[in-house]
Amino acid sequence: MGHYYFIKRISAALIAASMILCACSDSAVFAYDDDAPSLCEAYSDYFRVGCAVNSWDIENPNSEQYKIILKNFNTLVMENESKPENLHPKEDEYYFDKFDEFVDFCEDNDIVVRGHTLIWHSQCPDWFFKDGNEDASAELILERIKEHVTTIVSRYKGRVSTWDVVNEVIGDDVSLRYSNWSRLVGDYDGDGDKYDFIETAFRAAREADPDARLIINDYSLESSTDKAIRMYNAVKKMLEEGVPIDGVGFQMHIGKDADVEAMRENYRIISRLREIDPDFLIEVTELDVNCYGWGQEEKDVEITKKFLKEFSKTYTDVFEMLMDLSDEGILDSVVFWGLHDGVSWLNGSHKNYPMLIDRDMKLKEAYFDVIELPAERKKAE
Ligand code: 9MR
Repeated sequence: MGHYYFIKRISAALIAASMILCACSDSAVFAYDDDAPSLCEAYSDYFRVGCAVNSWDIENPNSEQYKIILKNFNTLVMENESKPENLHPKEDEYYFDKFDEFVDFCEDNDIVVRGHTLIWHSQCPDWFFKDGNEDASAELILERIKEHVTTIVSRYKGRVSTWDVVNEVIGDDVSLRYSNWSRLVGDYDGDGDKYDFIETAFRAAREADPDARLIINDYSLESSTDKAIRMYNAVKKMLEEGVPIDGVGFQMHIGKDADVEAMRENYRIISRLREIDPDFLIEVTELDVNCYGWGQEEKDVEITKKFLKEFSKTYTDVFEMLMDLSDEGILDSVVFWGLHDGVSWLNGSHKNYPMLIDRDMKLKEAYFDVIELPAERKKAE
């Protein structure tokens, strides 16, 4: 760590100590400062680091967000604008403008593009499932999936590196999610499972862009062993049937008190898919650390020094684990779900502090702790 950052770091720590009441202002370094340290540079030996953005973040080169993005991230995903309801709201209407601009921006700045998401039960227009006033037949829905996936993926062939082909297909009860997809398509090929809509989407995506990485993305895989096993079994069966799935996306919407050691076991479960496909991968696709536990209200969360330490510890433990996965050659991309505290989806019901950059766009103490890990690991080697 250079002299400059040392001084900054000390001042950040002093400020953190004196501002026990406010998690959002524990550093005097702004993420967009020219000389602020860069996350993706720090992790360049391990994995790409990215975040979810919206079109307005990349519109104005003089904006703070724009500068933060270019400094810190070498992979990006759109938070909402590349979802089915936005790209393909009606059967014969596609709206590509925002995603086109996003892909151009990434290309101009050597940023790897993730596409999120082709098939999801949420943010998906109803026309997919209707034939007039009736439910559409399985054949019709599978045709629509093929057309939807082929049109989108082939448009960005060679330009979108990774697609979340399907999102959140395992339900909270750990069975295949009951959705319009699984309900209406069902076990179309009669092989005893209802993965047919998933298989069709992956096959169409592979055909449209043979070089794109194809991901099955889900939440709670890191925290629920039952869900990790369920995902393992589903992907195993599909891989054995030749469905072109390249990796599992761990969303990683975790809590401040997450048990990171326990997470390692769940990553291991999914890693075993390498026994079937030696190139099988894991990606971290939507990382954030919720500062509220289940049922907690704003009044229950006091931002003390202890709280900030715990927050930082969760992040550093996670990044240590992710570096281990990178060392094993199974992980090369880690993406945060949002740019800073102020724009996180987790502010829905209470003011939240889930990111490494606060709502004033200052770097948190946790940011410095995380950014130092790769260099510390090198030193220890
Ligand atoms: O962050 C997204 C939020 O702005 C949307 O309102 C929400 C709609 O469901 O989707 C959020 O992103 C989700 C992502 O697409 C899939 N995994 C969970 C994310 C957070 O809900």
